[in-house]
Amino acid sequence: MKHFTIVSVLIILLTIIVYIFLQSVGLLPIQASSQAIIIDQLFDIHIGIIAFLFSLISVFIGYSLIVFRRNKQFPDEDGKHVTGSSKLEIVWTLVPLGVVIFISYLGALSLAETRKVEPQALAVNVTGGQWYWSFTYPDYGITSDVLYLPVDRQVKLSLTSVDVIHSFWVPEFRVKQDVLPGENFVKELRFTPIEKGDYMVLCAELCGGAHAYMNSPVKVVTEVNFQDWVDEELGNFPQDPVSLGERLSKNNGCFGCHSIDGSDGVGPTWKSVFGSEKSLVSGEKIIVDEEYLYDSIINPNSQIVLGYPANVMAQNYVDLFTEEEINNMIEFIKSLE
Ligand code: HEC
Ligand SMILES: [Cu+2]
Repeated sequence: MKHFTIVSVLIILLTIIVYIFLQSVGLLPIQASSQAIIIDQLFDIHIGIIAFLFSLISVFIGYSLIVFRRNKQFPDEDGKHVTGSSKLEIVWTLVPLGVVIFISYLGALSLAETRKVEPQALAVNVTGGQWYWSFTYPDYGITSDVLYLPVDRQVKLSLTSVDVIHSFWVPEFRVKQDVLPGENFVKELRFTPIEKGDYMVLCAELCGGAHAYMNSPVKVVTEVNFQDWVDEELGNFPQDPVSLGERLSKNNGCFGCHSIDGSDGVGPTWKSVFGSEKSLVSGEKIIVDEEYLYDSIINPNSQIVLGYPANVMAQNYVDLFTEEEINNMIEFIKSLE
């Protein structure tokens, strides 16, 4: 009896210490969405249970090792041989069962809570591709490579991929959703940002060479600042081919592989490319003109630049862009002296 009292007190003490320690490690970033609070409550309960189980096992083992070690009181002989105890077996089956059912009940409640639908939610269509994110606001006709969100208003993301499986994840919002290719697999994700600030969408599904760099800025701003941004996007940007081409290139992930400052990337830089001489894998030397740029975009494998990989650029730009859009991008590339 004395042993059990001591062990119980030690278990309670160690549980508290381990719990406080695990809480203070700071594994999670700030809670920037209302869903984050609900999800972290579940984490909190789990950490409590983990701390208790860890203490239960380590105190029993540690106590037995020290107090019941071989000595004069416990000489060198076998302990009592005990087989079977229905009472114990019932207890250690029912208690974990109860705990697991209780946790799944809490999980179901929390899941429903995080998926609550608010009718005035802001709709944003998200496209993932190797290796970029693109955000379209159907209510405003805006496409952006930065996810702008007004604070305290629910967003409803409709997510799709143009190539392989990606996964949309902003750690500060806690929620995460796989992004699948194909029109039939558009996924929905809802959350409500509650903290203004700058965050980052990460891709949480290994998706190829530049997967680790597949991140885009998320800016949570006031409703007023959001409206300013919308107005600016809608009205104030120039409509000339070069500017339109720059926006197209930016919003479709070209800059993920092509720099405009001369630095080398997965693909050749666009700086001063127009009019320059290029060696192709085929052994040919060509002067970069409009026709070459056009072919390089709609049929990338027709001419491969020496020193760069084939089959890296998407093969479907010809379906993705109109003739005019491709020409605007060419005008933009030409403007990069
Ligand atoms: C995943 C990386 C990647 C992305 C994204 C990408 N490209 Fe490329 N691009 C390449 C590579 C690699 C080459 C060189 C191999 C070749 O010639 O096909 C290339 C070559 C080119 C060339 C020929 C350039 C030269 O110096 O000869 C043009 C033009 C071009 N890309 C346009 C685009 C446009 C426009 C976009 C966006 C709509 C885009 N690329 C997106 C990887 C990419
Ligand atoms: Cu990805």
